[in-house]
Amino acid sequence: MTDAYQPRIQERSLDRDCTTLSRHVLQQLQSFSSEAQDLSALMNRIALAGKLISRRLSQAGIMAGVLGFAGTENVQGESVKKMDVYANDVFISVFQQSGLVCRLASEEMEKPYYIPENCPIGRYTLVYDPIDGSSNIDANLNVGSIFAIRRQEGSDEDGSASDLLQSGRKQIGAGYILYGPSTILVYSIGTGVHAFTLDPSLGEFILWQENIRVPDRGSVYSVNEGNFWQWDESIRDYIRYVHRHEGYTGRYSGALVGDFHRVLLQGGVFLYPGTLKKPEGKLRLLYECAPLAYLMEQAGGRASNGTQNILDVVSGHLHQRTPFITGSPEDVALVESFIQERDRIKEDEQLLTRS
Ligand code: P6P
Repeated sequence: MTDAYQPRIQERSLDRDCTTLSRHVLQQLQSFSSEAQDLSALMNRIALAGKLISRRLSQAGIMAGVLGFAGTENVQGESVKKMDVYANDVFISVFQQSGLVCRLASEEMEKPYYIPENCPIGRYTLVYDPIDGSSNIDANLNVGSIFAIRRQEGSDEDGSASDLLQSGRKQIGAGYILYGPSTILVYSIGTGVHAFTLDPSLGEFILWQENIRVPDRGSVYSVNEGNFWQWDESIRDYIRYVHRHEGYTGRYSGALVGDFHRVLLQGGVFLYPGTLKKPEGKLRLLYECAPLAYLMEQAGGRASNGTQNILDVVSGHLHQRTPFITGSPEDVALVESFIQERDRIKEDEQLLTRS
């Protein structure tokens, strides 16, 4: 048909504006199967959560009840900020009546939350940190949401969610939403790492970057040096090294998602090692480190607890913490080399004392 209408979708801006998150997921899966449709719809719900939280954060300065503490403590014994509670409830709400997610596990809830009407059909669990870095909110600095999608295996009759206590390799997708000067959603379902920017005029997350690759090495090292006195000697050795060699620059915002995002894009390393007060580290394995490790590996980077790939660590309980070193493969390897060196010294010392 010679006179058939030819849509001018080759026009870059129109095609870009139509590459929404849900369409992108289907493109990545190259399938319209029911599972692909489920994942597409699930990601769309996460995008809705991001929009709602982003809108609330933008009102934080002018709306009563947004800033400050909620007067309660979470399972970590941390004072809960009002935004933590709001964001946690947003993720639950967007999945009500969705038939997608049966169970949600969050930093803010001691046990997983079930959405009964979804459970017969929805075999997915969302594991998430609704607002990470909430102490930054009152200073109008960036915060983020972190999420991972896992299949719900077994009936979980006793509600112990023991099926969640499996390695990060059981994740079928992961991502984060960074609430900064713009709101960015970064995700992967195993086919690379892709980033979307929220266009408030459209109310849509629009494709910004596809197949993000972390540089093999970078200049950034991101760590809270105020903990130097609490670190193992190996980490101190690494910090002494970057202090004495040209080409390194310290960047640390105090909010994991923003610090991670910078390393993902520019290269380098983020680390939160174990400390005297928190030998297992501060960051949580299931809903902070494992999702970010999934993304970093998808982008060609690495994530380690110092001796083991984070994705291979099996969580002992929902809120388990872990030391976390992630970023460019060469920079993660450099940190690990100092840990290995100290381990060798300790072994030699033990051999000497035995002989
Ligand atoms: P510190 C925020 O409280 C958080 O959980 C992460 O977002 C961040 O990376 C880390 O803790 C900051 O901890 O001890 O450096 O203030």
